[in-house]
Amino acid sequence: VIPGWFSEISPMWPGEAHSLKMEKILFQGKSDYQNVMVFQSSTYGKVLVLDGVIQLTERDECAYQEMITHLPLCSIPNPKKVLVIGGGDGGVLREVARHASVEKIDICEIDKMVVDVSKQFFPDIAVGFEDPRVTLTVGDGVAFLKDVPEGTYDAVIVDSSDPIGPAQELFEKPFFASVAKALRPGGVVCTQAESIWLHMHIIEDIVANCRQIFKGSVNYAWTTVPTYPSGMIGFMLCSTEGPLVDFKHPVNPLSENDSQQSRPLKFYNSEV
Ligand code: AAT
Repeated sequence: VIPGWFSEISPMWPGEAHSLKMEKILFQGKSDYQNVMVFQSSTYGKVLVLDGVIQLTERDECAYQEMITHLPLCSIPNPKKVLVIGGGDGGVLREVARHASVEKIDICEIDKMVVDVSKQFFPDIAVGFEDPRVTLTVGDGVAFLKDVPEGTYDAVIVDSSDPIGPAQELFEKPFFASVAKALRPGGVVCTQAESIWLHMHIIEDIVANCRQIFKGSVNYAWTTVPTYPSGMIGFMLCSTEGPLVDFKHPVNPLSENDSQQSRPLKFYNSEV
C-alpha cells in the first residue's frame, strides 16, 4: 500500500490492485451493512467506496450507468414501469429518467447511508432522486421482489455491488427467478455481471441459470470502466417469454430531446 494512495484490494481479484491518488478523504462511516467512504482523487474526481471496493468515480460513472440503463430500456418499445435494485447513488435513476415513456420508477436500495452520502457529495448523480416518478424503498432487493405482483415491470435493472457482502443473493438462481416473475411477458432485465477477465466462473453460473429461467433471449454485454477491476464490467441482458427482444438491434433509441437536455449523454449512443 502506497501512502496517500487508495488501493482496491479484494479476494475477488487476487494478486492485483488498482490504485488512485487521494487528495482528501471526505467521508468515512459504517452503516448496518458496510463501510462507506468518499474521497477526492487527483484525476478521477470524487470516488465512492463500499467495503474497500470502488462503486463509482465522477469521471467514468457515465460509462456504467448509461450502459446498464439504456441497453435494456432502448431494447423495448415504450418502457413504462421500471424497477432498480441497488443503485442507491441515484445514477441509474438519472438515466432511466431520460426515457419520456417511463411513468413509474421504483428503487430498492439496502443501505440508506449510500443514498445520503450520494446526495451530500455527488449532486450530479443523486439528481436522479429528484424525478417525481421515483419511489425509494430502503430494504433488501431480495425481500422487495417477493412482494411484487407477477408481471408488474417492463424492465428491472440490478445495479448491485459484488457478490461478497449484502449483494451475494443478487447473483443466485432464486433471485433471477423472482426477477423473471416480476417482469411482464417480453420484459427485460439487465444485471451487473462482473468481468470476463476475472470472474468467468461467476459469469458461467449466471449464464447457465439465466438460460433456464429466461425463456426469451439471454445475452452478455460489456463496457469499459477504467476504475472497475480489469477496466471493464459486464451485464447480463435477458428477456422473458413473450414478444421477442433483440438486444443487438434496439428498437427504442433515445430521442435527440432525451439525450440533449442540460445533461447530455456522455457514453451511450445508438452506434455503441
Ligand atoms: N451505481 C454504482 C454502482 C454500484 S452500487 C451497488 C449498490 O447496491 C450499493 O449501493 C449497495 O448498497 C447496493 N446493494 C447491495 N446489496 C443489495 C441488496 N441485497 N439489495 C439492495 N441493494 C443492495 C455497483 C458497483 C459495482 C462494483 C464492481 N466491482
